[in-house]
Amino acid sequence: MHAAVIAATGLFTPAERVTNAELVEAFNAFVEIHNVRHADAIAAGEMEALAPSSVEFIEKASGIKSRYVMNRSGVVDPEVMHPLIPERSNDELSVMAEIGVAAAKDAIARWGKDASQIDAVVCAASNMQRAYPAMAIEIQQALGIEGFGFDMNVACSSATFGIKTAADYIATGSARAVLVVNPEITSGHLNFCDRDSHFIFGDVATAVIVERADQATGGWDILGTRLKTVFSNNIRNNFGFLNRTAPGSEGAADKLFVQEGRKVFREVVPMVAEMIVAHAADLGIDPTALKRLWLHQANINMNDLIGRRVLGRDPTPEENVIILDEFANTSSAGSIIAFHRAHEDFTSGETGLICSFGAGYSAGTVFVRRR
Ligand code: CO8
Repeated sequence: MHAAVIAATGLFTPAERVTNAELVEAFNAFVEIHNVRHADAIAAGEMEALAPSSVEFIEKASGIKSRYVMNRSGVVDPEVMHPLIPERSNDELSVMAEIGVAAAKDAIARWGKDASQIDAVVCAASNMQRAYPAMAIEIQQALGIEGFGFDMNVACSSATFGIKTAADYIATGSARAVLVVNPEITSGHLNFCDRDSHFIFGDVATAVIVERADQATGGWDILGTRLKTVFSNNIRNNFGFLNRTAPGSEGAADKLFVQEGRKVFREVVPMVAEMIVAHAADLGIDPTALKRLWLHQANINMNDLIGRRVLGRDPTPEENVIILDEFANTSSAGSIIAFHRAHEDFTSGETGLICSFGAGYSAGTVFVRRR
């Protein structure tokens, strides 16, 4: 068995950004148009009037202040209310592969080795823009990597499930280095007309290179990885290839992201905190001595609570890194952005935790130590 390290990470950030104020302005204009357009049905009690959104609610309930998006003009246009991303021909690099490649190139440059030394590509994200061929294989080809690639989807936990998969390939000798890519175009499956969730997500791509320890210089020892899933309907997206076989269901709200946010909050916080503490104990790590938590970035109150339960005290901003104020929830990429942005101050022997959680429910823990 070979030990594995996180050798490098990379980040792609879209050029366009939307603040809460801009998003709320568009949403409230949409609500006004909707309520006027359907005034008769609303007056007759056949339809409910929509209520406006508010910046104050968003910041207090989630901690989110802005988000990056692949397309801004559609998202802030009350007559459109979704990103506008033109379809590309089969001869062009697809948009999801493009942002995955950009993040991967950043990681490869930081790694300082040639892409030919990578043996496998895992594209792990909460949605794929098509069924096949796999995004991972397109990314593999664009980077000139031999070996194999495949897609996997574990919603917001996709990155940690991808890192665990990569570490297992390293352990068994199936690969010397694995590229895990998380291209998250969440704006494509977010319902910008839904007051409860229109503010939650943002677009981004991250990449992680996992390598055999005995050939790596520097990086982070992976001390342990653990995955957990428990079925729940509280976060769901029913979009899929069978939709067309159920006529009339195509435009329904559940074909985009839907959730019971309160229930998710209540159920996921204890599940994740217990998982972290139990995994740390099994590895002989004192969780209260962890230098840093790089948690999934869904909601600041969730991260505060998990941080408190794991560290046994109110975590400082350095101990519990928050990037969701700038990026919003970027699904699987969130904990990797946090790690990518805030690790330079670690010295050899210091330990931290990458942890993601989300739909499924699913959760993954990856304890790492600076080499
Ligand atoms: N503006 C003003 N008021 C609002 C708004 C709004 N936009 N939305 C709701 N309200 C009102 C409600 O009507 C309610 O009013 P009242 O009390 O009078 O009934 C009040 O505000 C409180 O509403 P909520 O109970 O819904 O608000 P919460 O405090 O629970 O906050 C959150 C809502 C922020 C959603 C919170 O519950 C939360 O963050 N929960 C955790 C969610 C989470 O972590 N989900 C993980 C999802 S990630 C994942 O795994 C999905 C992967 C797939 C990616 C999908 C990409 C699209």
